[in-house]
Formats: sequence, structure tokens, C-alpha cells
Amino acid sequence: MQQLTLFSESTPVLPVSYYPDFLTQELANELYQHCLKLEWQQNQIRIAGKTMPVPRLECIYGDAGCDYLYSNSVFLKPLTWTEPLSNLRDRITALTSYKFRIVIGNQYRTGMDSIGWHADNEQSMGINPAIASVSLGSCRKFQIKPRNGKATDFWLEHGSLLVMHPGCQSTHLHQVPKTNKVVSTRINLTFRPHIGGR
Ligand SMILES: O=C(O)CCC(=O)C(=O)O
Repeated sequence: MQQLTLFSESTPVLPVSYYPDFLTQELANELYQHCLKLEWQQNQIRIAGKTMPVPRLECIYGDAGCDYLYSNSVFLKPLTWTEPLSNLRDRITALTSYKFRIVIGNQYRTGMDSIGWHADNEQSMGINPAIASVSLGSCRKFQIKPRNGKATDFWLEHGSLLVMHPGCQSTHLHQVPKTNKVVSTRINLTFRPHIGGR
């Protein structure tokens, strides 16, 4: 499998690995169709005292009790794993040895849906979580940068896997910016650990 590694102990460029062809096109198409039928919702987020809709749809599946709170305002309660999602989780663990207890889905309906600069550093994932991100559907730009550093752009393709290794969330921020280009739906699945609590 083709892998682009931007992670090395001696010359740490970026603490991520990218597998453009993690899934065959056939499997990626099947998964995309499955994911469209998941329980998507548009949550509300509170930022600087203001409540507003999250600019994308979200869903969460995972182990019972692995509740997830982010930005101190969006509370996600996992639904039971579907078979395709748990199979995908197991494939990623077989490749990376990282273990996951939840998957959070993001659905970007148009170029106006996005996620701003952030790190996934919620306490419920423990210290230095590894996060694995599968992309399905339209290709969108994903940017990652050291805190206060320069951004690197990735184009996350249908069927690709991006792994953010332990430490990445402490040193780097990432985002999927809005775009004026005409793009159709993209689904992203982020597999995450969970240590209990919220
Ligand atoms: O959609 C993506 O590729 C990134 C999603 C993300 O950053 C997140 O869920 O925290």
C-alpha cells in the first residue's frame, strides 16, 4: 500500500502518515453509501458566549459509555457500532496498531461546510491520542500546521487514510477550510481512543 510518511524520530516534519489508496474504490464507494445513511445531526456550538450551528453535520458511533464533549459545549453520545464501521476500525488497527473506541463522522454538504483550526485534545481521549481519519466522497483541502507555524496542505482523496500520530494534537493544529469551488458531499470518519469520562 502506498504510504506518504511525514513522521520520523530524527527529522520530525509532520507527525502524520497519509495512505491515499487505503480502501479500494469499490469499498470506498460502498462505505460512502453506508455512511450517507448514518444518524447525522447538526449540533449547536457555543463560542465566545454565542450559540451557533456547527458548520457541518456530525454523528458518533462507538463503545457504550464513551460519551464525548468537545469545545465544552457539543455533547455526543455514541450509537452502537455498525458492522461496516467496526470492520473499518479493525482494518486501521491492523495497519497501525492503534486502538479506537469511537468514530466521529463529519459530513461536509457543500464547500461552505468546514472545520476551523483546532487540535483534538479532549481529556476523554487520554494523553497524546492517535487519531485515524478516513475520507469518502468529494476531495477537500486539509491543512495542518505547527502551533504558530506554516500550514501544509493535503488533498484528502476518496478512500484515503490520514493518521495523526501521538503527540500531533499537542504540537499541531488542523482544519478543513471553506471553499468557493463547487464541491459535493464529503464524509470524514475520525477514529479515536477513549479512556472514560467526558
Ligand atoms: O474532515 C477532516 O478531514 C478533519 C476532521 C477533524 O478535524 C475533526 O473531526 O476533528
